[in-house]
Amino acid sequence: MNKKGFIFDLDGVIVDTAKYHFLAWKKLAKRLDIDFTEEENEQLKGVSRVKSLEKILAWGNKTISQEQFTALMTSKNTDYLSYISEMHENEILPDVQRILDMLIAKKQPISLGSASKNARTILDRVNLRSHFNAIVDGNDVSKAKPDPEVFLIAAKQLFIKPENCIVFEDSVAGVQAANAANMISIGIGSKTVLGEANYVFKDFTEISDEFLKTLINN
Ligand code: B16
Ligand code: MG
Repeated sequence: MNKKGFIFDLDGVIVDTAKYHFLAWKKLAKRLDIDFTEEENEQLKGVSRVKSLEKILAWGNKTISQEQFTALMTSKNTDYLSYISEMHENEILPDVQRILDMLIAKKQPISLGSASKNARTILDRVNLRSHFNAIVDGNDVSKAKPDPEVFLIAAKQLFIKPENCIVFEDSVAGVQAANAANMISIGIGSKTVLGEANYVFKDFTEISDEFLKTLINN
């Protein structure tokens, strides 16, 4: 049987934690008297915590000390963790379970490829950790998406060549990272935002079993 490497981003693909990141960043930005739009928030998706804060400070034209920077990152993460501590399996996005079950039934290697340092905590909360053959997250990389590092490490851990890997991503930076890794990129979200992906679906309910079989066999 053909084996492909299936790599899933976490936030915005498996669970809707993107909304919790948004809430936590919004709260922090408000304290700094900075406002940012939903459109600007798209630029924070898939981007590391450090890079996200740098962007928000740049939008507000603010310079702060290294000490303040570290304190703000800690405070954002504390808020974020309080949101995700309430998460349950019912927050797994529609049809993610069906796709994972089918890939497991077809014996396809599956990895997580997330920028988040909280990825393992979230997978535990929604009881999905055992579905993954490999987990690569923000603790394992030195270069953030759009750098392909996270996905290349995932491919290595699955023992599958990058060109035989398929990445599911909801962020522009993540789609760019998958393309740079020479993998098939599947955008989950809006075609307008994720136009650089090889395929774009609104969510997993639009991905048929037949399409998955084609990905496995081609
Ligand atoms: P943390 P993903 C990314 O996760 C999020 O999209 C991004 O908004 C967040 O800043 C980043 O993780 C870091 O997360 O603060 O939990 O380490 O989409 O790559 O799964
Ligand atoms: Mg994401």
